[in-house]
Amino acid sequence: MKTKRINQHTHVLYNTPQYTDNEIIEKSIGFYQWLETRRTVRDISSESIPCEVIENIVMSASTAPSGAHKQPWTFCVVSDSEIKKEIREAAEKEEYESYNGRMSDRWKGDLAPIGTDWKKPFLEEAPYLIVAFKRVYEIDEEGKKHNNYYVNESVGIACGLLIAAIHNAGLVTVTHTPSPMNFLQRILKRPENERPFLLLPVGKSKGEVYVPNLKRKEKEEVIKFY
Ligand code: IYR
Repeated sequence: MKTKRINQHTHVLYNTPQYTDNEIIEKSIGFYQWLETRRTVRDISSESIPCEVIENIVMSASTAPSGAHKQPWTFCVVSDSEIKKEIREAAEKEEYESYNGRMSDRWKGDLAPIGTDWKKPFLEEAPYLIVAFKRVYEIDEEGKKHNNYYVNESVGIACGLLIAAIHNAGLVTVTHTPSPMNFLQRILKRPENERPFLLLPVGKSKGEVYVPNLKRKEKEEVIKFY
């Protein structure tokens, strides 16, 4: 392995892939077309899926770049039906309050085309719940605190990769953010330095599922070239 010293640290040679322009065009189209087929699905089948798949998709997420490579995330994977039930009950309690008072009429109007409500059966039906926690700092063996950096950005990127990995495996998910969601820290007995970030139920989609007839923004709206 070829190495180089930078700031007294060893760097290793990274064999970057080399493609022709035609190849990179083909690859970029293929990836876009495939991601374009992803949809958020709330009707998740209770059929089991191999645990190995969950490990692979979480480890795909954990390849994300992060501030100073601190990888400030922990992914808790829940398959225990008692814990799923506890999470569903706590989430639905918060969601009920949100839909019946905390959310503005404008917000509920914006959500109407999506068809959500306070009920979250997918939290019990999905074979796995992945709860992404952000690690706001680290604690070493002596109890000393160490900084993490760009934690929201890092965990957000990791969750993006997680969603792509779930889609790649032929599974479905919904990015669920019950608000507030500190009950997840309590139920999963997570340490003080971890805060819940996103909850993703994962599984196969239920037979015939219907999703909102959403249109994605056109490239002219999304990209501005300078
Ligand atoms: N957290 C609630 C409400 C909700 C909010 C937004 I913004 C959404 O895009 C979807 C749902 C829920 O999960 O129902």
